[in-house]
Amino acid sequence: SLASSDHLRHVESMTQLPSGAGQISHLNAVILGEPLASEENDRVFPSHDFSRQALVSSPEQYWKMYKRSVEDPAGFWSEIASQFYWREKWYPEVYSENIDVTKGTVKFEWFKGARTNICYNAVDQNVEAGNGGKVAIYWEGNEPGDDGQLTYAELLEKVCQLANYLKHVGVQKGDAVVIYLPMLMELPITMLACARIGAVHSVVFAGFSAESLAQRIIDCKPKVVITCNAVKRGSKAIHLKEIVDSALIESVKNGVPVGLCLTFENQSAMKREDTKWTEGRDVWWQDVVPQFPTKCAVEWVDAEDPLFLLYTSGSTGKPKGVLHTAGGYMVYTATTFKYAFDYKPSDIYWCTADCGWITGHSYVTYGPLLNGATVVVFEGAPNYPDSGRCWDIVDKYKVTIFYTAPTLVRSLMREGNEYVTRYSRKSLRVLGSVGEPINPSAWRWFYNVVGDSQCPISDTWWQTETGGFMITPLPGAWPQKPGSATFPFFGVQPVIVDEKGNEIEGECSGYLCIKRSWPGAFRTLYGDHERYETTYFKPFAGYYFTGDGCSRDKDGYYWLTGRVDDVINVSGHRIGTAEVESALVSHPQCAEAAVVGVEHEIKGQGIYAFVTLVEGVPYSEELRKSLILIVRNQIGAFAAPDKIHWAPGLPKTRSGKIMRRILRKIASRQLDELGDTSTLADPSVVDQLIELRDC
Ligand code: 6R9
Repeated sequence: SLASSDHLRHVESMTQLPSGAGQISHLNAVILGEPLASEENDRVFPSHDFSRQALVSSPEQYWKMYKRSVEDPAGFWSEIASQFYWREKWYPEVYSENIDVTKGTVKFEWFKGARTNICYNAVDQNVEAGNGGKVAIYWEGNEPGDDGQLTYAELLEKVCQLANYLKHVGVQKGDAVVIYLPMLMELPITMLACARIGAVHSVVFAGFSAESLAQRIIDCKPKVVITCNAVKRGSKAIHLKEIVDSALIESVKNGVPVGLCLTFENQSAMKREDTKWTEGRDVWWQDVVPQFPTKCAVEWVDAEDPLFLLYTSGSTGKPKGVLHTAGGYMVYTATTFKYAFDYKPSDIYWCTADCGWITGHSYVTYGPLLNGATVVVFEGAPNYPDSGRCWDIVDKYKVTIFYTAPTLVRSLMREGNEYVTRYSRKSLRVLGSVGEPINPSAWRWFYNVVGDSQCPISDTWWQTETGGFMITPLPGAWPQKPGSATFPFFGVQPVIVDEKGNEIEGECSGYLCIKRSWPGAFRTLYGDHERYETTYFKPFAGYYFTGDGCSRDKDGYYWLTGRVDDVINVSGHRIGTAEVESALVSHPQCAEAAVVGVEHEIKGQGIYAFVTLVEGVPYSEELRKSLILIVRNQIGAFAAPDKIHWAPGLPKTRSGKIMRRILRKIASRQLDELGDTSTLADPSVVDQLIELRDC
């Protein structure tokens, strides 16, 4: 079946391409914002110089490694795993799996029987290799000029002190620890300290409400909650400790009393005198942790022991506790980081994600540190004090790899180029994108303006559930297509299936599934293995169902089209909301767009588009028509929006995802069913949208 695999065939034909040939970068010639005649076929090649120095420098090399990885996963991954420290080796098999729910319980195991520790591999190993003096973390505070750094040796000491403290207060292997911290160095330190003693961390993004935090505390019953008193984001101070206080009251009410709240005093945001305090429960980090020894023995854990829980939202209201285990996750995050960003020891790496999300787990903390990388951790907001902050930071630390989300790219794009071009950005060599499909016009701006047409973009498709990158460019190997995540990572076998679960070959679109397990896969939903099977393995028996729609073009490139719940069926045509959005935002006067389906008498569903215009552009009838025209021209008349709804702002979660649920309700005029809008970054945009509905 492998030989007939579509992907393999495509890759084979791609190897005929001249690798890194002659910079066909059509893009360089394009004036920014002007749509290309045919974006689909536009390829952007890495430069010869880039490819020459890359870890994977040609389609042929990718192909060889990929083929090996899927034909002999045990051999491929055990070779890679051997580069890590294992107290004991796996036995008897490298992996075992049952992905087919009709054949029994779904179960993935990698390196079972092996004993290791991810903290030991990420920190101690670097010190022991003689890199103790290398900077592990550059920390950049909210206020420019407020900064700090930790070498690997210093990081090890800090981690050990906290690990010793946690043991002292009774945290043992397998116990849960809830972490509610902003992007201070203490956040990765805390994650690593938990991992060191085999405790299971559950990081809750410090933008979640008390209620959401309480829900997560109640679910995993931690011995300790770790937080800080306050944080400043931009000019706003947020009193995190008060949120924790309410969450802890709520959890007591639900029969989950937490005896200890370790609180870091974040002096730049709030003094301890001003912090509300519960004697007997609350302890200042600075009063206790520094008194503990700077050496702490490692707890060796089984590769299949739990490493962390991370809650993510599903189609129902109850968040799912995605559970990752130690060994496979370690090998997978480290390896994906290395190849997708073409990591070299001299790199300075900055990922703008918060450790409260999977991207921060895998690609702020674990993946980079496992590679001995120097990581920038940024506490603040990317537009504070102004929209040039990111590039200021890039220049300050000479960042070489910059990894962010399309929503940030688009919002900075809207502010104009001057904020970018004011800074040198000469250090940059690889850019990255994650979280949603990146529309070609944002891609082009990122590539041309931010990267000065020099830096390949790794558009990494993956999920909380997958642990690490699944479909991603390897920047030196492949010509890129703006908006495509390109090809699968080693060991990953994507398939596109139809509604009945039949694999479709060639140029097609459908549901994206994954055949076979991979080391970084989640192993269960905490306390609910049944929901794990129902959500992910029952929809298409024999596969892991990603929940995403996807198409594959004639060259075998994968194009993620968004969650399938966001697919609209118009007169029998399936249209990805992302496709329509991408068309809309390619309009020079459109900054952002969100498309939802609404009931339509004749077509089944109609297309309803919320559109944010470029700053200063007024909404007009003429503009409305030209927006519709651009969609007709790029996709087809059937995809033309039925309604353009002018949106000065879009309802987004604090992680930047557009809340389509709310948009669907506004679009269908079900205003009394808007639901909970409190998790929005800015709930006031909803009222604005309602006001403008008939505009
Ligand atoms: C890593 C992360 C997962 C969902 C996923 C998909 C979307 C993420 C993407 C992308 C297109 C990319 N997504 N990366 N879509 N291109 N490069 O974001 O995890 O928060 O669990 O979200 O995000 O829809 O299914 P998570």
